[in-house]
Amino acid sequence: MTSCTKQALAKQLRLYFVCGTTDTSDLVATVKTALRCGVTCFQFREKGKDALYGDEKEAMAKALQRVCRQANVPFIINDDVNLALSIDADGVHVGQDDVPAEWVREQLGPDKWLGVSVHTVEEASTALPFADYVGIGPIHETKSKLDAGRVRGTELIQQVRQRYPRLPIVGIGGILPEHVPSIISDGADGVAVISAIASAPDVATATRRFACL
Ligand code: 3NM
Repeated sequence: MTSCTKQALAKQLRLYFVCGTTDTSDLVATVKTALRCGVTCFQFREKGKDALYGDEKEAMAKALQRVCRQANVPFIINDDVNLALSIDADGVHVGQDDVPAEWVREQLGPDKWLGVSVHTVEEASTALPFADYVGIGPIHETKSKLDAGRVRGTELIQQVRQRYPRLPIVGIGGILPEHVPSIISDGADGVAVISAIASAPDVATATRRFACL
């Protein structure tokens, strides 16, 4: 990617909402509200024992893609490369236990976004030739990912930022609005959030609290 494109991507990661049907009672309504209130990127992350699969998952992905397109916000799919390709999503996000980033990049070609979750500087270095951005976490304790590993604050963000000054970085894990200023000042371009938006009693207010920071 050119440095200009990287800058644009970093900006688009400012408030990255990640969500699936098991995180909220009405996913499409939640995403519509979050988009209206300032979310800048959306990832469909369909996980857990009650997660949709097959045709139902694809139908949900298409509905979410439609509302993201209307809002002019990138629509990223977690892990499911085939689904992303078949509906022409804007990109894919993978973790360390998912398919390797190198393989995903081969499948996606050069133009779609690829995000990779990393937990060490070495994992960031390995992802770098293939990834457009990295997710670093868990910054704080999270109930949304059982195997998220130890809480690491912003230390790794600082280390990766020092090593790779222009790499788009997003922090994830237990992030609340009050955490955002220090996460950004420690080197992230944005924050990725599930529960603080998806489980909020008022999704609009919760999203705006992040968006105005
Ligand atoms: N990945 P919440 S933490 C999907 O550390 C995910 O890589 C993480 O959800 C990582 O905002 C996490 O509800 C869950 O804590 C984030």
